[in-house]
Amino acid sequence: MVKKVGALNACYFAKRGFQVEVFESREDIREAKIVKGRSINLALSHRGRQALKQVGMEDTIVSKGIPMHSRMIHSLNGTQSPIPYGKKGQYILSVDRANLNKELLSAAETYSTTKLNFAHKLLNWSTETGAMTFLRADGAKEEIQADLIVGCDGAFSAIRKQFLRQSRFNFSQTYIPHGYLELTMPPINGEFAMKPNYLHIWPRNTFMMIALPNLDKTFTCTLFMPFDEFENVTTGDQVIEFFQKYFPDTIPLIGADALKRDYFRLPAQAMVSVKCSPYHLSDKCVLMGDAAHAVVPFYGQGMNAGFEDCLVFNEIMDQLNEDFSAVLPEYTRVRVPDDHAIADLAMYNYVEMRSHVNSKWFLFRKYVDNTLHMIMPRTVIPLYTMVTFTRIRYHEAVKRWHWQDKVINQGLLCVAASVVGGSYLLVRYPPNMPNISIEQLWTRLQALKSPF
Ligand code: EGU
Repeated sequence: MVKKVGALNACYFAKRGFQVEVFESREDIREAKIVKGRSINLALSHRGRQALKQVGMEDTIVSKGIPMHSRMIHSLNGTQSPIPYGKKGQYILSVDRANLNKELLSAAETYSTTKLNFAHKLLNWSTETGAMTFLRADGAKEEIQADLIVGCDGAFSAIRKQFLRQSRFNFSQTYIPHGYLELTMPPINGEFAMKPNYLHIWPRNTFMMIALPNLDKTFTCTLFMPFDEFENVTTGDQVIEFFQKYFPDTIPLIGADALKRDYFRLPAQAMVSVKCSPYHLSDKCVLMGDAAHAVVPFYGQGMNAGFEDCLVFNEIMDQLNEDFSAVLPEYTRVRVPDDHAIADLAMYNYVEMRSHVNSKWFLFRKYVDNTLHMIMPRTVIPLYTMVTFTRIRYHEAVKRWHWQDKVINQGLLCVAASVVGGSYLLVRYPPNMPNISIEQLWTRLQALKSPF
């Protein structure tokens, strides 16, 4: 186990009264400096919050998050247009990854039955006995025996390696052509450089940037673009030229000099999507979080899905009286379709955004979604609403979305057919129109509506 999902899981198991040992390959991140590369902030939404709530961690995390009620779409000419995420009071939270790790590890540690082991690198483990061999920082090997191994060790899971050797284990991993790079936008006169309670988005088809607010009044900007394009930008002047062309409004906010410097601080980071099934191996081992399903970040659901894994597992533990031989297969049965659905959705949104989403299209689509929802609040629920603000199972949300699309398309077809057919009939059989003005017609119409 490691970090977020691992630490949250430790809380869940400890709360049930299990003896828990957490193993992390790195040093204690609460003492270490900034972890290289990984994105700094994450979007916490309903599923993640529900999972935190179950172990009493919701308020702790939410109090250090920054609410984002709307997106702010930046067009090329600098115009900013807000689009709310949902109804009044509905929002997502920008949370700091490092703080989240820290809080969850400290929470896990408050249970007397939990022991945290850092700088323990997994060398091997036995699928028969559940015995694990770790390499410690001092070079010594350590052998540990467990009744249940919960693999929450990320997209490149060491625990998962044993699954790959099993018959009938499905596994796929896909790197997308885009990389990402993070830039910091400093405060101006001690205040946020842009409106803080928004997820700022610069949709530019192939290129996209987003910015999330931090507690220190900075913004973390994440630039997404194809690796090929990253290779074309090699000098400070080319960086400025590139930003001048696509994100001109951000140059004075990030600062031209900082931009030239920070752009080259780290190489662009890769993004991978991982799917597998089953998630369990007999009654000995189960995968959760990124180890089971790494998703591309284009739905803001990676952490939320991982946290919901813990919640779902906990629900099944209740239902099946903690009998691992029944709980593990049931967890796979229930969770695989949902995790695969969110992995597909995130990938779908990546393909859609890079192919034809500029700021106008983004605004248009969200307006259509929100308007239809306003007209028919029970029939049409935007997909991102089901994903972000409900616990509707991911695969059900997808099914419903397809159904809604059908209904909407058939509705549009009906309207179109009526217009065409009606026009034809009007031309073919012109009615005898009374020779009166529109105003007179309106007055008569009003008279008809009057009850007297
Ligand atoms: C990407 C990287 C806007 C944090 C997807 C929306 C994201 C986040 C969107 C990252 C987008 C994209 C949604 C949320 C969220 C939108 C969402 C994306 C947080 C469909 C730190 N995405 N993200 N969709 O609706 O549902 O605003 O790294 F640009 S939060 Cl790509 Cl809700």
